[in-house]
Amino acid sequence: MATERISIDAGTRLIVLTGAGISAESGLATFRGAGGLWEGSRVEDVATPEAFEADPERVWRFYGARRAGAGAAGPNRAHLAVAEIEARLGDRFLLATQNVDGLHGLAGSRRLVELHGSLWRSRCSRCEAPPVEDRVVDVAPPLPACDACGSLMRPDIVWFGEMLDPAHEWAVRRFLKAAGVAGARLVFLAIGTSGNVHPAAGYVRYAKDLGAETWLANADEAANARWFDHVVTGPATSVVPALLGLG
Ligand code: BV8
Ligand code: ZN
Repeated sequence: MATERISIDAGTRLIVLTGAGISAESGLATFRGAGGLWEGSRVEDVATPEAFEADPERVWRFYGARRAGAGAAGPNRAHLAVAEIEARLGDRFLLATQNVDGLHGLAGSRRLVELHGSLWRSRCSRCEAPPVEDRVVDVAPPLPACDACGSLMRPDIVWFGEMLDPAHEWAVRRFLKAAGVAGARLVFLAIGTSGNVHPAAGYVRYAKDLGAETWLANADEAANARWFDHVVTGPATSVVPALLGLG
């Protein structure tokens, strides 16, 4: 496969947005592809605050199963390539992931914003007690309760219909704007995402408006593909290292 390469020089600022597709070759199901996660269960039944309100046990079973899968998975060559390019670019790099599996952290990524939260943290469904590290896989009744107020604990994950942490949104916008102000060459690379879920799916447009060169590395067509200058189709573990000149 002719491998295109993103030219990255001393003035380049690179922001990477990842989705479930970057973890597919680590064995984790994506959401909308064949055999996707949501095929097993409807979003409305497991990934909304209403679903948790209606049947917290079912939601906890869904996330316990996700923890079991993610806990048995390791980062793949695409995760490692993203961590490697961060090490080379330092503060000229930012990773925003939609994934909650923690594989980027295991690969060594540190300049990382987990837009949709993390499987490995839980928080109180009512009070403002800080989230706690939680690796329990088989969550069964009595469901975990908050030490501070006794209410049910919930996964520290952003569900549909919930706002993202403003600090996370701000970190992305600040990085993009800083590049625009510095007149730096800004590159936006999306990896393994179908471009269906907002606000993450809209970041490429914001980057483009700021003059970014936009790239999409994905296994197939994405809903927001029209915003990308370059679309490279194929599995992330071979496409991403080659794109970043690391393969
Ligand atoms: C918000 C945590 C303001 C859960 C996730 C109506 C009512 C309420 C809201 C909305 C509405 N209409 C629109 C909205 C906004 C909604 C939204 O965007 N809905 C979409 C679906 C229409 N967004 C929200 O609700 C967000 N909040 O907007 O708040 C608000 C509030 C109220 C009302 C209006 C607005 C919150 C969104 C966050 C939801 N939480 N995750 C969990 O993970 O369990 S989203 C979930 O989807 C995951 O995080 C996942 O990462 C993410 C995005 O999906 P992808 O990562 O792209 O995965 P997907 O399977 O789709 O694609 C994988 C791609 O990889 C494929 O294209 C495939 O080709 C490719 N691939 C596969 N294998 C490989 C590969 N690529 C390379 N290599 C491979 N080997
Ligand atoms: Zn509480």
